[in-house]
Amino acid sequence: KVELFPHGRVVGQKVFKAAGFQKPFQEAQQVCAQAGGQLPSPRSEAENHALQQLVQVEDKGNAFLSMTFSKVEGRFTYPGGESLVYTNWAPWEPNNDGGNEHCVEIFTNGKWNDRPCGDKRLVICEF
Ligand code: GN1
Ligand code: CA
Repeated sequence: KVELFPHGRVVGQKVFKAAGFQKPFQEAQQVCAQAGGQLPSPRSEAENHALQQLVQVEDKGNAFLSMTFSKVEGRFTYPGGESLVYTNWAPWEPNNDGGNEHCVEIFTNGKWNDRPCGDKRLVICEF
């Protein structure tokens, strides 16, 4: 587990690892897929807290989560299309500010904000 310090966290069966750089959402997805993982889908408070810690430790801004707004379904979904089983939205979020906030970032306080997918955010992958 030495390689998990300081950029990784283990929660149950999941490993989260920070890439250490920022990318727009689509490139961030590709980075994680290339590494055999995917963007993080926190499904519990414990998983969300581990991601929060990585965002704090990395000190490179907020990080993207995997989930995106499906216009067809009118809600946020995981990459597989399922509805969210856990959320930690900041107050008043998601607000789809400007009408194109179809991606999600996690703040250093662990709260979530919907955000344009073209913005660059810290890349963390889930394995
Ligand atoms: C930001 O910049 P502003 O206030 O219009 C953010 C939104 C948040 C909002 C929270 C592109 O919008 O996602 O919901 O703050 N949008 C951008 O107040 O930064
Ligand atoms: Ca927002």
